[in-house]
Amino acid sequence: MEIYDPNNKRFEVPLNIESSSNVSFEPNYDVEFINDTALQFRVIRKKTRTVLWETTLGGLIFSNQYIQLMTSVPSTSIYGFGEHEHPSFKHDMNYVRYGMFSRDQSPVALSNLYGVHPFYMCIEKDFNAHGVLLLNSNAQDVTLSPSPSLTFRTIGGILDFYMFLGPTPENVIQQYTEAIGRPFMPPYWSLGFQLSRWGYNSIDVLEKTVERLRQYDIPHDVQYGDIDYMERQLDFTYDKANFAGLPEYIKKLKNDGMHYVIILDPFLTKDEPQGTYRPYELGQELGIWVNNSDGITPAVGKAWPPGDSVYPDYTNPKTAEWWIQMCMEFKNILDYDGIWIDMNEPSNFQNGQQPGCEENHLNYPPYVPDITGGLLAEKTLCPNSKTYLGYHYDTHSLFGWSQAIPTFYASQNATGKRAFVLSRSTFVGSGKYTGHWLGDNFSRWRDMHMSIIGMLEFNLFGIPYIGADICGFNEETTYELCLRWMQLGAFYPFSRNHNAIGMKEQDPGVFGEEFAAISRSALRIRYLLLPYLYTLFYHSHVSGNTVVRGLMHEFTSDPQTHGIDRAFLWGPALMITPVLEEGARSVYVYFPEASWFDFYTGEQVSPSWLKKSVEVPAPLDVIPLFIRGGYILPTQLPARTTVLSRLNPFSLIIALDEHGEASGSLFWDDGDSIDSVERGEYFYVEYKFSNRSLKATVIKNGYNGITSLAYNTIQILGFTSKPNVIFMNGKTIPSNRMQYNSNGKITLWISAPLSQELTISFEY
Ligand code: MIG
Repeated sequence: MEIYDPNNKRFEVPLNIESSSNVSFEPNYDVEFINDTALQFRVIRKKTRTVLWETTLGGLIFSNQYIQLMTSVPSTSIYGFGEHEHPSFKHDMNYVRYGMFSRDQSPVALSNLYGVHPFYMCIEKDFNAHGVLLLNSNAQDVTLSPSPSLTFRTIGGILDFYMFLGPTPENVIQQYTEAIGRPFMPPYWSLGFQLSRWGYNSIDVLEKTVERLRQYDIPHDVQYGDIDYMERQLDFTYDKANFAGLPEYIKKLKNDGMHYVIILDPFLTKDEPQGTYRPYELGQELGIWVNNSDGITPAVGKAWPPGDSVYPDYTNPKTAEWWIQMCMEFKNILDYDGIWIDMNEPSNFQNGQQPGCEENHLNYPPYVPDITGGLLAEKTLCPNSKTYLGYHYDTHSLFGWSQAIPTFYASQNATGKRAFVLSRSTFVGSGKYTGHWLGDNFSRWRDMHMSIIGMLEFNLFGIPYIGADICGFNEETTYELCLRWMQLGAFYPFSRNHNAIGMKEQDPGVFGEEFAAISRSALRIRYLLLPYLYTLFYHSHVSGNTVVRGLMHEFTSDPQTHGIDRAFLWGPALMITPVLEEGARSVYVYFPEASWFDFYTGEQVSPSWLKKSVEVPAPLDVIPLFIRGGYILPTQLPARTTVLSRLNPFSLIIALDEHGEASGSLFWDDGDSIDSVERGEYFYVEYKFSNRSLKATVIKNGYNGITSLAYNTIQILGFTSKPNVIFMNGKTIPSNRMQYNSNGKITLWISAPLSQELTISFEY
């Protein structure tokens, strides 16, 4: 649904929206115009006659720098809009207003943060779900009012709305990501634990840190280099004094099966002596910077590097080429595996470029949306700067998105392997190219809770590769906070401990034996479940499912789940209920109607606990986890890195539902080649348990490496009595290879290749 000006071409977001593959001639909605005027209309879900939208009279205003539309919505179960720190996943609709304009801003409540996602999901009164995108990149805000209604206000572009009719929450996100681009497939190693900090300041400290994780046998797959690895914060250099030997050290890490990710900033100093800083000089020659309003002279701001800086205009195809070339050349110096792009809102330490923004209607528009600071140029460039695609006024919030695309190809081309990009600023469609972390959070208990909400929201935005800085970035962490955060962070899709410069060390090896042991055990559970997590990413990549989701996605018709944001699910099957309060040794867990099993004991949660909030123990060394009946989770024995864990035996955890059934799947490939899904070079098996029998059916057998892998145990939860005989592929399993627990858990020790069909049946 587009509302535009037929007489004047206005800015439109250059995102290619894919139309649905199953275009139906019978739409599932009706559009009705009210009072015969095109200014007022309703959108109705045909099947239920629910009015999804009814725009109000006088609610539509379309002027050059002020566009407004107000509509009623069918319920107050509204989720999404970003990027902000929202105090709850389900929005407060009591006249709250969210500004959207990308900004270098630590997450504080309601402030507009690094990315822009004008997308929401609504659960209707009869529990159908729909989603709505306003594809607009101008500074904007949305007001949520209790009637319930939404008021969209933007100061440029057009009103370009897309509706996704679900009807389930997962369907909504599948449809949304089909339109904007499905999430990238992460390399397997990027699902391992990652360690970073700003301010190692020397290679010695870095090496000592890595070493103590190794001493404690804490899983550690990825190490980061923040801006202090650079020489004076210059992109494409490294500090040969404080980080002497870094190239060799990276090689050594890689020989140990680890990976290394470097940070790059989107500004280059223009003030190095002539002939010494090629990235700038080449860019200057190519004329690829964001320009002043004259469209010729580069916009000059101030950022980390010494002197003043210019900003690559990534909306220009020439800039993309230059960037890819620079990244490829730098790979010969530091053998990195992935690229972390920061400060790409874009951030500037001054308000507007030098000498400040002139007074005009772009720099000082008549209406400024509800954004922090109230000034479009704050901490960034002047709105009347010129980019290839138009005024910065229109393209500002697209900066990070436009940088992520060439960075994806740079990573891919430089490494010859699957791309890994982590971007601070994101926009609609970024998930196809990049993951995200939730920015410069604080080492506070509240921020731990907020990180769950952010993670759930980015899964709605089609960016499931998401996590927050474990233990907190700004301020000093504490032993207990950091420990609980290591436990929660073990279940972020992107699991990285990161810290700000000047703060005390907070890696999981620095707090001593007890802390290390607890972190190790949480991370070993993560590693155990990585095949399940990787399979969720596969489903996300091909079908657009969320990876982490709120309980509301799976138990939509239970209104009690709508407000839950202290617990979350991995896919449909694993519920994570972290401790989020200091001193707490238990958590309250709401168990929706299903069979649930304690992850640690395999014991079934009592039926009397269902649809109630129950206090469950959570001593310091435990993060409570529950498996949902009806699902089969593939697992693999953990190791210190994924390179090693990928060689280990597999297991299945089969959690039965009340009918004694369960199903699941496993996706597997070499973990890091480019487009293995698209090229069919993968293995995919479906598991089905019913009629007391497990069947593994190989659907796709396109990965040769599968032949060396085998199952060694099968666990079944929820068996009501002990079977007499068990057959595997027709042969009896010796009784000493089976253990039955009175709590209904059966463990089988078997040896069966992954690549072959498997049938295990239980007879009485
Ligand atoms: O002005 O590169 O969000 O993760 O450590 C701060 C230094 C710049 C902000 C990022 C943070 C990173 C830091 N960066």
